[in-house]
Amino acid sequence: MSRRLVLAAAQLGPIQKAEGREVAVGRMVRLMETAHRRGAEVVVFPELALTTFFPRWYEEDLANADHWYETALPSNATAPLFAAARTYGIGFHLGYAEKTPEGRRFNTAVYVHPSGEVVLKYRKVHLPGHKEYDPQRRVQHLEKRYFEVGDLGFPVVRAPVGETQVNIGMMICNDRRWPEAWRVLGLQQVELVMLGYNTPSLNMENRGFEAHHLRVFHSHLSIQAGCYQNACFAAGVAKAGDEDGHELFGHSIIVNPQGEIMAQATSWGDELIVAECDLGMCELGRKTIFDFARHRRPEAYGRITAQTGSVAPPAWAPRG
Ligand code: CDT
Repeated sequence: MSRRLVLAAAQLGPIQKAEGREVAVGRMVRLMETAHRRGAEVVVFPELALTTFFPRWYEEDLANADHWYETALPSNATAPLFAAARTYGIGFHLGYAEKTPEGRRFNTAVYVHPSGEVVLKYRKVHLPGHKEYDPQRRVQHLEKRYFEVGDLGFPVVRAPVGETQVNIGMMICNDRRWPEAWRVLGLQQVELVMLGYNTPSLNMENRGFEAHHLRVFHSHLSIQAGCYQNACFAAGVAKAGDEDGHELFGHSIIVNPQGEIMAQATSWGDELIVAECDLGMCELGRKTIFDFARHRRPEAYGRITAQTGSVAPPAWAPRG
């Protein structure tokens, strides 16, 4: 029996610092309505979808940053998303800043069933940027200040998405650049990776030049390689456009297990892209070149978990 899933990636245009949750949520509800009209069974929204990408703004005292975080889901502000999910019978993936009852802060994503139940939660593991104000940078990237490293690993669950049971997993933004993250999902037979991102069009580190076109290339390269090497689909979904003078590059994509782009956003605004995914496509890679049980050699991969930084190799010296 063929296992098909109509997947929607809901790119969001910019959200300005001064805009409240209700603006973003209203736009997201409209995208869910469009997704329903186009036959989608699940909608994937970006990382930190409810607010501007606030880690670009320095705040000395974290308590003054509390307004960026969610302490409960649903809340009054996010309830319309849950209501739309029920009305349209559509599941949704949401990235948001989480503050726990213990006061811990994470960059988090959830997959919500149309009933409103949270099926899967993930907390971002690879936090880019820095913790303290960096005068060398033209724009700050303070994820290490605003969030702890995620403590949930990279979970995968088999759950209903529309009519189909699907092995779903998640990554958030910078995670997509790390093959280790993809492989941990692949080792759990992930079929669909939901992945939201906020990526600036320019590298603001001021530590060497990076050509602008390479920013999108590296994003797509990472997602396409991850899908191919782990025989899965992915929805890579961006926040796009100009947030208070800071440009995010958009270019959301849906990718198949061959690493091909099935759909791509063409605007820097709110935009829905949709693809029909035949989950049977995950089998080919999994049974042939990436049949992990037959071909993986973990005895040769010790450094992957034993080491963080790279080490210099021994120098070769001629014998004579
Ligand atoms: N949000 C996020 O993880 N963005 C990073 C930008 C890195 S520049 C410090 C990314 O990998 O796209």
